[in-house]
Amino acid sequence: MLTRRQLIKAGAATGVLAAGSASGIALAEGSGPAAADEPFGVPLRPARVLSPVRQGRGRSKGWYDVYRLSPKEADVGVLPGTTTRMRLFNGEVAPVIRATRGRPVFIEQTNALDVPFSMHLHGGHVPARYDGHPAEEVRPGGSRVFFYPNEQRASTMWLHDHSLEAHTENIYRGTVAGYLLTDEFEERLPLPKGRYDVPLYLRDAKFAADGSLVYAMDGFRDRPTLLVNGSPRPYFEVAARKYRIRLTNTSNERAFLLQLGEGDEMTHIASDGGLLPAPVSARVLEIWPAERQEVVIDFSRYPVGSKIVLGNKLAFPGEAPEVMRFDVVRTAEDPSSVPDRLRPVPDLGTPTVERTFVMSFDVATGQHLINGKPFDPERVDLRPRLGTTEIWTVTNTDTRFGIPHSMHTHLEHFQVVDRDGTARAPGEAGLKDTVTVMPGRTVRFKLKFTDYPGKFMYHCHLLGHMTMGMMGQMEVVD
Ligand SMILES: [Cu+2]
Repeated sequence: MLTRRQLIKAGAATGVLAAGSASGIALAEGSGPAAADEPFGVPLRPARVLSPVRQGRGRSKGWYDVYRLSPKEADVGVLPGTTTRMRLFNGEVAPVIRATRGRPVFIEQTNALDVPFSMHLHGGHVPARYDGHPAEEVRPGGSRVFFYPNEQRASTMWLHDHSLEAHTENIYRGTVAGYLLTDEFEERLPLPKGRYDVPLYLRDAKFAADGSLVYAMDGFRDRPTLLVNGSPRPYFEVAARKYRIRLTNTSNERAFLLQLGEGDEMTHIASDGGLLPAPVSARVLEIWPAERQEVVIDFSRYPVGSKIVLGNKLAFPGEAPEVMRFDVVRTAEDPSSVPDRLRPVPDLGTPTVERTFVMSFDVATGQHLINGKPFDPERVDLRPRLGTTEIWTVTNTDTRFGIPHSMHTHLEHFQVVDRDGTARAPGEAGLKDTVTVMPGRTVRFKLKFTDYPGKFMYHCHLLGHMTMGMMGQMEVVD
């Protein structure tokens, strides 16, 4: 357990999260350290697509795939000339599972770490016992099998730890995998596919001179090295055509406000819960921890030989803003296009229950609270009923230190209704599972509880805050 003094120190530090946002919050004062790495010195590490270890056919559900995904320590080359010991699924940086709706996935796992592990499919609509509830932790050396029904809409999801004590550090040390679910509806659209559909996992980190990762829970201001798929500020060679870029922010705390070149157009097509109702032209793209944003970028605008930088407009003062660079190296055929209409949001019904969530930082204890309380695994905070639509109003009252928060719901995606009474922006019109609420702001969203009873979490996805108490537990009842 942390002492009270440590709690206050950590809480106050995670408090002054000095990120601004497109919603107009100014950058905090102060200067961060310069980045240790030279940008664009290494190629992008492709996120490797895993193959099932076997396939089978069940009596009722048809064909299924079995994967193995075991967290373990492994030494990998991240910064040139050094190796870094990380905690990685199967010893790989961001491996990816590609799954199809209607075809279930089983994942066999042995925890080879010396800390507990509780795998969560972020964005997954799965039975409670496979959701990575902290009570379902796999002890070191223990094994489990997870079952993902894949009966939800196509979306970009990811897998990470949700253990009570170790999740923040496990995620920081790299235990992240992609989970890209597709379906017939999405496959029929003429969007870029195959090698032109590229998942990118963005994060920050701090490295010591010997290449080792430096972890401090409250160290969010001092993680100057930006990684994409585990490559430090890489370059990525592309063809002069359209690409679907699936961005996932796996950082503990860092927000990105991404800008391509001098503000070149990106076409925003999807968020956490899959495709937007319609594409949205974007000059910048905001992505907070655990969020997914997908864009189509048309590199045919640029002559072969062009190099276009993707930068972060929320870099701390003194930090290098470059995230990665796209190098246009060849021409290519391009049969893809972005339709004017993508995918309607399903009808979530008429809300009959309203709930209010107040996110706040308690200076006295250093804890982050929801409705005045820190997380208590023995307490059930709410009991939504299956088949019921609810409206959640989430207010961030942390104006004194200017602390952003987010709300992530397990089990169900939601649709943002409004922010401070103003209708949602077109880029927020799709399904979401994580939403950021800036200090003094309120967001309302609508969600419907379906299919799976049991205990699920909801929490801030700025991981230091979650560790410091900003999590609740709901028991979905029949
Ligand atoms: Cu928070």
